[in-house]
Order: sequence, then C-alpha cells, then structure tokens
Amino acid sequence: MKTCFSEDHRLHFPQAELAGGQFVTPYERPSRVEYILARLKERGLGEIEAPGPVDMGPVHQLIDHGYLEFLETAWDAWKAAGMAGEIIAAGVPARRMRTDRIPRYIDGRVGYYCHASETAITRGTWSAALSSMASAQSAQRAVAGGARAAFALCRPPGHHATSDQYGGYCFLNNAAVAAEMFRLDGAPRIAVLDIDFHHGNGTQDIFYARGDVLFASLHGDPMEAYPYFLGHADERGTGEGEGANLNYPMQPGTPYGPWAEALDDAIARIRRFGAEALVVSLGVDAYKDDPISFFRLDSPDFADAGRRIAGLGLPTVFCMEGGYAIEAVGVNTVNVLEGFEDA
Ligand code: 6XA
Ligand code: ZN
Repeated sequence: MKTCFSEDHRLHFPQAELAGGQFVTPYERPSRVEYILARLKERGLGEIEAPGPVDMGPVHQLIDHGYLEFLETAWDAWKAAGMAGEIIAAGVPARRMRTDRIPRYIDGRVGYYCHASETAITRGTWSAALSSMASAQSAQRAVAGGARAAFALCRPPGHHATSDQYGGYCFLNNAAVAAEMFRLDGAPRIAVLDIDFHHGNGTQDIFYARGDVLFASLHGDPMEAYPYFLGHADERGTGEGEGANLNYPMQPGTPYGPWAEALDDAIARIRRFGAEALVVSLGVDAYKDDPISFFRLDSPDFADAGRRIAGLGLPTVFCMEGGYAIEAVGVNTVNVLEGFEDA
C-alpha cells in the first residue's frame, strides 16, 4: 500500500502544550512520524510519495471560509499585535456568550476559532496543516483511481477540527475532506471509521446532519476523556443524518476484547449502510502504554483490527491521527496497515 507523506509537517512544532497546568513539550511532535516512516520502510509496506499541492476546492466545500482565512493569517496578526509567544487561546465563547460577532482583535479571534487551549499555533502551522491535507487528498486520489487502499501519513492530525474550530492538535479535518472527495467523485455513500482513542468530534460535527456519510467512532468515554463535550452514545445524527452517527464510548482500562466487539458492531453497521468507500481515522493511542489515553490494546491487537476492517472489502483511505507512545507508534500503525493488507 502506498503512503502519502509530506516533510512539511515539520513546519508545525510548537514549543509548548498546556497540560496539567504546565507547559510541556507537545505530545504531538514531529518525531512521531519518524517512527512510523522507519517502520514502513523496515516492513517494506510500499512506496512513500510526497503529495502534490493541496486542492482547496473540496476543502472549501466543507470548511468555513472565515476559519480558513483565520488559520492563514493568524500568525502574522498575532505578531503584529506584539504578542511574544506562540498562539494559545485564552478566552473562548462559553455558555450564554455570543458567537454571532467575531472579534476583531487577534486574541479574541483566536478564542472564537479554538475549542481547546492545549493546542498552539506557530509560524508554520498553516503550511503544515495544508501539507497534511495534501497527503490525505493524494491518498484519496490513489484509492479513487483503483488502489485497494492508501495510507495518508498526516501530521498534524485532523479529526478534532470542525468546520470552524481547531483544537486537540488538529487544524484541518483531513479524513472529512477525503470522505467528501469520494462523494464529489460520485460515490453515494461513504463511511468514516474513527479508531483513535479520542472521539472524532470534528468529523462527527461536520457530517452530523448528513445521511450520505456514516460516522462511527470508538473512543474513551467523554465523561472521562478529551474532548469531554461530545462523543456520547446517544448522539445519533440529526435530520437526514439521523442514524448515521455511531458512538462507542468505553471505560478506562478497556482491553481489546470489548473494543473489538465495538469495532465489529461498527463494521456491521457500515456494511448495512452500504458504503462504497471507507476512510479510517487511524489513531493508535488506544495502545496500553499511551501516555495520554486509557485503553489496553497491545501491538498485535492493531494487526487484528486491520484484518477486521479489511473484511468490509471497501476501497480504504487511512488518515493518521493520534498515538503518543513514541517508540511503539510505528509498529502499532504499520500493524493496522499490514493486518489490512494480509487479510
Ligand atoms: C489534549 C488531548 C488531545 C488529544 C489529541 C488526540 N488534552 N486526539 O490524540 O486524537
Ligand atoms: Zn487521539
């Protein structure tokens, strides 16, 4: 299987993440992809290709234009306002505050377009986010062109980004745009399966009222885990999207057995839905030693998950999301892909 990957991910490397009341080196760091690349090469999984330029057409279909403009210009505006450090959101529009007026001052704009303050924006964040999107688009085009599957080694990740907010290390929702591109190519029904430890709130939000894109997510119960404010089992979609949103929140300490049961259920629902292509939000932070997550999957479990996903028999785009147990992130990611290929 081909991997689409851009070195421009390096342009996004904040010095700091707000975690536990301290600034720490971000868990989501460039070296993550080095481990994945090394493992891809070690296992000879396939060619690793740099994507062409991003196609903003499908991005504009899904993502708010004001938000895109904000991401593109935020760094310059921040520096022009005399801010010394990286962009970190302070005040955000909370309960009973107004969201119908977008502040003019950059500090206010940052709050308006952000939903989680752990995530910093730096000088190169926009370019890196575009390069990540370009990888997802390139993988989608490979699959639309007849490949059984392709792997977009996206960094920064995307599944927490909504159409107008960043957070959870995500700026542009790569998986959502890849799914939309299958729709634009003419496929009537697409599924997005999110196996990252965290709920894919951005992807859910983007497709929540749509009946043509099924979203299924396995994740830590939002009562206990980020993103906290979305991802409950009773979120089933709305309007035409009623029934096309499936959440499988699970408790701290969940091992592979019940996780795989949830996966099988999601797979059965995707089959019944009649999806013609699949986008997998591939995070490996369900791993037992992940430093910010609480499931108990072991490395071989990821290969088994890949085999189960392959059982759908669908053209599949894998988009990289989270996974922070740096030394295992390569093995776990490539295990999913190899499990899929070997099935
Ligand atoms: C921040 C937690 C961000 C989680 C990011 C992630 N406190 N999402 O891995 O999939
Ligand atoms: Zn995650």
